[in-house]
Amino acid sequence: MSEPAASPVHSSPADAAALPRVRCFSGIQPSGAPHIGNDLGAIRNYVALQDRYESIYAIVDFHALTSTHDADLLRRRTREMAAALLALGLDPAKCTLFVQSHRPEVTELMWLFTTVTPVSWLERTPTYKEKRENQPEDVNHGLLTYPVLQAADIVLYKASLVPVGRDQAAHLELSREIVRAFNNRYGPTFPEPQAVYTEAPVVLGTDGVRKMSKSMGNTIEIFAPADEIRRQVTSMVTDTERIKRTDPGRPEVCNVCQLHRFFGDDYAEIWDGERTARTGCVDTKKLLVERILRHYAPARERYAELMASPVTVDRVLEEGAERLRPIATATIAEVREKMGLR
Ligand code: AQP
Repeated sequence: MSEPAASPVHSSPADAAALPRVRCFSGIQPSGAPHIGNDLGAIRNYVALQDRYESIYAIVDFHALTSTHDADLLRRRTREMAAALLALGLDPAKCTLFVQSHRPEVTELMWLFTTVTPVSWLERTPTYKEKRENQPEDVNHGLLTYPVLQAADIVLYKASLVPVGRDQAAHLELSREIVRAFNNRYGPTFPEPQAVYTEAPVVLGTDGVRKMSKSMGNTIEIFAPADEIRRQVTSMVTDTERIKRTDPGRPEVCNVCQLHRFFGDDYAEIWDGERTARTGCVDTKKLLVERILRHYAPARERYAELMASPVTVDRVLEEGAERLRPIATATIAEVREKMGLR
């Protein structure tokens, strides 16, 4: 997968001093239960960046329609995703959280962007090729146009920073190309968005091979019952060359060991236990389950409270969409003027 043209931004206190206060945007699909890949790869940065930038986060239900066609399910997952983001630390006093389809101006901007986007750019997108293989019975047009909608999502709000996982690098690069194509044709209008990565830009799934992904069924869910999380961690593929309990382990290639880096300060000791075969994979997995449950305990509690009060969640989403109306309408007016739509 190609890297973004500009070097990605890593969040650190030093950056905060160096960068002016700018707008940041990211979206997450309500396509299934949020997993630790979403959190370690992106949501942690959503939370960190809300203190430093004007931050806008969307639950991108238009995008989810490319693979979810059950209306009730989509509605339920949209609310669950909102509750999840709030439980994980998004604060409506510091950021704007909304549902993508509640600000429909984005679909107009997407259409306008399609007129500056060569089809060949879209056909070469790796995720389009993957989705075509994963859902061959449903290769809908939305799968192809997805990156154009994503570009519109970001720059409708003139955002220039986009906290995402590395799997989104190619999409982000395409967003930059689309923006450049528009700016070249109609004059400087939009900033070129830049990715912001966490220290865990790609979290592997329980299969230890592919990225953790809702649609691949290789996830460790954040809000599943404890027994389900235990089952998911226990099913993880570890170091495939460690056959016997007494064989030395290789933490560098063991996904369980890799995940320990994010759930405690003592991962070096845990790795040492594996290398010297003092501990086995079963011990390391048990410890990881404990750590994950402990780490997410406050968020899980908060999630249960929010799900018991859907009105609270819905109000946050409604207020978020309303707050964005002036920015969205101003951008559309500017673009219409520049493109000659009068
Ligand atoms: N495994 C991952 N490692 C690091 N970051 C990840 N993200 C997703 N999986 C990982 C990041 O989470 C954000 C939200 O993802 P999304 O739901 O909008 O889309 P996605 O990347 O397509 O996530 P999934 O879980 O793989 O969903 P499906 O299976 O529905 O396509 C993004 O910033 C993403 O990079």
